[in-house]
Amino acid sequence: MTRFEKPIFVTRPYLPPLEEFKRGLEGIWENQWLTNNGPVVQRFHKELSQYLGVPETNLALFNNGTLALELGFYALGLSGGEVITTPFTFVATSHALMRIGAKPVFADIDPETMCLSPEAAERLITPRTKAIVPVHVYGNVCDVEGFARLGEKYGVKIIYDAAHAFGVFSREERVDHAEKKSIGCFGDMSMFSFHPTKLFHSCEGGLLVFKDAALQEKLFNLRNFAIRGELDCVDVGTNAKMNELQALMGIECLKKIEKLLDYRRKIYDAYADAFFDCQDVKLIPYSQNKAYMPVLFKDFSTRERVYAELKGICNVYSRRYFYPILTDLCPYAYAKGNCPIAEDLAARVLTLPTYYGLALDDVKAISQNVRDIVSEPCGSMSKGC
Ligand code: T4K
Repeated sequence: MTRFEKPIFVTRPYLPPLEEFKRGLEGIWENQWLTNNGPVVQRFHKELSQYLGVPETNLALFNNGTLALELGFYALGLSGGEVITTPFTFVATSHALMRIGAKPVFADIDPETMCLSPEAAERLITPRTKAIVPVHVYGNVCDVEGFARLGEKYGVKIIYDAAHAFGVFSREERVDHAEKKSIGCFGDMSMFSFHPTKLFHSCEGGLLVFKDAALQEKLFNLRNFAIRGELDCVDVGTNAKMNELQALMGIECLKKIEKLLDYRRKIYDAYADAFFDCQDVKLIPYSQNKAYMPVLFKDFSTRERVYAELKGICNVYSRRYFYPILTDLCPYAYAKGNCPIAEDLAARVLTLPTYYGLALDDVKAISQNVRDIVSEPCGSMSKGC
């Protein structure tokens, strides 16, 4: 097996050319303006509006995705209600609900896309349900039509956690920008995360896209303590403002977004070629932006062996996103055992390295390592299997 000299992580952030970033910094130094809706944040806001094809009135930037979700949930009035969501996600999705006093109710996922199943969600709707929060996990698109039907039928809000789905549009084929519809345009609201582990980032950051433009003022208030001017405070807000340095990073990364997306597709194709004839490694082909590189193994012990040997023998740090599922974690243990499909898939999934700059030869070598590990008799290379 190949042991890499330097560790290979599950992801690495894209960093723009330093000289270009420095030019942007010079402007910030001149302005002496660092946060509180400065000119660079306003420019980033405008550029995102153009890229996504969403009016400027229907966006709000935040300092991270978690606070964006929290404030979005709060602004839509979910506090005190039940919200149906998926257990197959990062803890931030349900933490944001809990933190505003909404109760996450966990429904199972679709076995193919690994996103929340509208049928499973519908079975849990009660008069207490205020919203459904599906997650476009790994950039796999949820059944947006199915959820739109539920929203209409039961009068509940549909809010997508689109943390992984930046660069996903509603049509698969590449079309002129004017015809594209961002995945963020579905439902009442969507949140994109701009954390450095995402394919597009602003160091840290989050973006809400919402249907009702009247929400913008509310969200702008909430992210700035809900103070208005020097003498007024209209709600219990917090500090969730993006700063100028974050926005500059976002602007520089946005210039390269097509290149970043193309490279992810190349990596996906290289893995797909490498596992083409391997029955023991199943790819999950539903993501348009290839934000993550999840693969499924036949059982838990194989997955654990691959994870451990990639790390211990090959110096490759894959991750078990999203294991354990949320209902196996202490704050959500009240729903333990309710989502068997999610439990099964989480026990078998592994996300392999993918990021801009990962050499395609390294992808080949990682894949060959995985093939070697799954084909070896159990435990022949690792201790204590
Ligand atoms: N909803 C969903 C569905 C999400 O997945 C997330 C976040 C959110 C909401 C919340 O959005 P944010 O508030 O984060 O904007 C990471 C991220 O911290 C988190 O953003 C992400 N999801 C989650 C899936 O993964 P960790 O703890 O696994 O990251 P960490 O620090 O272990 O990084 C992974 C690897 O990335 C490292 O081994 C090396 C590399 N790395 C990481 C960072 C931060 C770098 O090379 N450079 C870096 O700066 O949580």
